[in-house]
Amino acid sequence: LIDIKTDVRKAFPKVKAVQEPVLQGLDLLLVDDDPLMLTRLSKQLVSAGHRVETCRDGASALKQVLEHKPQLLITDWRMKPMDGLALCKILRSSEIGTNLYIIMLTSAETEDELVEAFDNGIDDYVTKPVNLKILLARIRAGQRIANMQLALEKDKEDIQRANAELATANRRLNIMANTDILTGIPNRRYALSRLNQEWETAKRYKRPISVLVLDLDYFKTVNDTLGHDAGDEVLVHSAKLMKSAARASDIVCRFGGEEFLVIATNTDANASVLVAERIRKLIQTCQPKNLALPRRITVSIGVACSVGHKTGWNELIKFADQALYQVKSSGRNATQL
Ligand code: GH3
Ligand code: MG
Ligand code: MG
Ligand code: MG
Repeated sequence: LIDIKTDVRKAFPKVKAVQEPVLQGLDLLLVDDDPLMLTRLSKQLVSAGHRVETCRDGASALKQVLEHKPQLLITDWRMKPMDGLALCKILRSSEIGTNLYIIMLTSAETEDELVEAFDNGIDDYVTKPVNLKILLARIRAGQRIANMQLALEKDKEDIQRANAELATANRRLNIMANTDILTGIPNRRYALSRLNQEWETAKRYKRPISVLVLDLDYFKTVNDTLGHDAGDEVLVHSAKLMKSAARASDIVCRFGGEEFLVIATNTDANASVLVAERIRKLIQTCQPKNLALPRRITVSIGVACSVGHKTGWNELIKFADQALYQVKSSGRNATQL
């Protein structure tokens, strides 16, 4: 013998108690061209706890939907100039009416007409003369669906908000990943990807591009005599000077340790040496205050320029490095192309 009761209970475990009928009223829009009917029914719906607006034809109902956004629409079919079916069609074709629950009041409509009404978007119908008990029950049924839609919309908003927050977090993370924490200027990671990008642009438009590799001279002695914090201060100070001496279009990055890289787009050899010299002189002249430095802060700069873009951007850095090495071995505080 099959124990149906037990089987059903197993197949449909109770999640929670069946929801109590929702008692709080709805914002209803009641549309009918018969003023007597409108007054009577509206009074009854209000006594049942709903808030009711009334209209006497489809056109003014449309206006009302736009302005007051009712939660549920009860509309008569036969009205002039715009009837209930036309009202329904228009509402369903607009965003504001897509989710509105619509109950049609019918009187002598045929089966085919009722089918047409459903196909044009009504959710339910109640025959005239209206049985209030039935209408209220159908409103409650509509409310269940309206509540579901409300929950869905809330979920959608939550997802949109979460996505926006994620995008902001990603932007922040991206900035952090590309910024040097000490000096606040772009870091090596940014420098390399930007150089790659600028290199391709320079190649496409046949424009010259230069890089400057800058290395502070005898920087280790700052750390050794004044400590690491003083060394950090010098790095911040130097980065600021580099940025102020470079042009707005130059990209000044911290390449690592006490080494910096400047990407000078659309800049030929002569112009890039001028930029380098401006930076070098500013650093030499503008010493950090409040530090009893063992010697003046100076910088050595290796410059490389590409016009034909025959090699890759990494070659450009290599040439600038070689030039820097020459500066270091022939005395420092100078620029070499
Ligand atoms: P040279 O003129 O040949 O470049 O000599 P140098 O002393 O500048 O070069 P070296 O490569 O010997 O020393 C670089 C020093 O930079 C060593 C390292 O401790 C220090 N350094 C690297 N990064 C930082 C940093 O973030 N903060 C501080 N304070 N020091 C750093
Ligand atoms: Mg009518
Ligand atoms: Mg170095
Ligand atoms: Mg150095």
